[in-house]
Amino acid sequence: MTTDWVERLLGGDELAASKLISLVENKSPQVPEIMRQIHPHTGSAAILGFTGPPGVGKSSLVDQFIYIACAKNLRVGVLAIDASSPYTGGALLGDRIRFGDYSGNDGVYIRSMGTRGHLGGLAQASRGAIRILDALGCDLVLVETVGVGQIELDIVKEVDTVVVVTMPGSGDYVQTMKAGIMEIADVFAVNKSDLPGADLAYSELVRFLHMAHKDSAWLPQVVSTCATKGEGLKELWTAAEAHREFLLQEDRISRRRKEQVKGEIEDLVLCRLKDDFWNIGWHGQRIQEVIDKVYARELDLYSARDEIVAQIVEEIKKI
Ligand SMILES: Nc1nc2c(ncn2[C@@H]2O[C@H](COP(=O)(O)OP(=O)(O)OP(=O)(O)O)[C@@H](O)[C@H]2O)c(=O)[nH]1
Ligand SMILES: [Mg+2]
Repeated sequence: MTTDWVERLLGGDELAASKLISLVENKSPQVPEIMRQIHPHTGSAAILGFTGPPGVGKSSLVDQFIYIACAKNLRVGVLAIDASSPYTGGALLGDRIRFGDYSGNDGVYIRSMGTRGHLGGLAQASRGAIRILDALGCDLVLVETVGVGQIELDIVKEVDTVVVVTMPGSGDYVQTMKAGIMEIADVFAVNKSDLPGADLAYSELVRFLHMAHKDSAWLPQVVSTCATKGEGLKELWTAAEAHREFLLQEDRISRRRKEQVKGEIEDLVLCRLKDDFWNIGWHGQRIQEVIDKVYARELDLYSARDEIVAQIVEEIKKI
């Protein structure tokens, strides 16, 4: 059953991609088997993340990237995580290519995933979905996340290149940007360049990055864009491509991806241990004693932790 869907996926069937992503989203028990089967067929897609505060124009930029990618005959997968505004389908630049609802054989596959009800599990689900789109045969996977919390920061770590989208704001522009977001950016898009303050926002950001990155091998590029008019999009694409070139030099991409694999293994192992925690053999009787002791102030929480971890280690030794 799973094997059929995987075979269809590897043959480029988008319906199979939808089906498999749903299984991943719903944490189906078939997920490990699916991932085992598709793993050898992943690793070739370029994965590009777009993040930034709500409403800055991430979807509009992704939309334009879809258009550019199609013009280059690239197969594109889009993963929109908690994106609130719909994709229009590259219509902003005119209707030379008609995407309709993106279904069918037009080389564009779009999938939304919500964070609601997925707290903590979303990073795993989105990684799985990225893998599935990679195995589907996408040359390029675009991932949109709203950069407002830790989960989003975790997700953008799973991509090759992070485009942080900002827009002209009031007051001290750089100071108001969240520190975490500044650090993960490989490329900046200062979108809504048609609004007042865009030049100042651009130059402040460039100045800041020159200072912050004076010893780094990669200086994040800053591109001024106006997604609604399609301005600066070619330049943004070129900046993303330049970062990809940079990753391909000196094997940086494998280092980056091995870091990601490390994080993923750690997450999976911890998740598994957490799930199994309540099923460990000794647990039932012992945990109640520990809870009672902690409650009665006979044992503190940290000593309780040490006692339990010591027992788990003993259990593992027996395996
Ligand atoms: N003036 C102006 N408006 C823009 C530009 N780009 C996008 N917008 C508008 O800004 C609004 C938000 O755009 P989206 O692309 O949905 O922004 P987003 O960052 O994806 O939003 P969320 O997914 O809700 O976080 C829409 O009304 C867009 O039409 C631009 O360059 N200039
Ligand atoms: Mg959006």
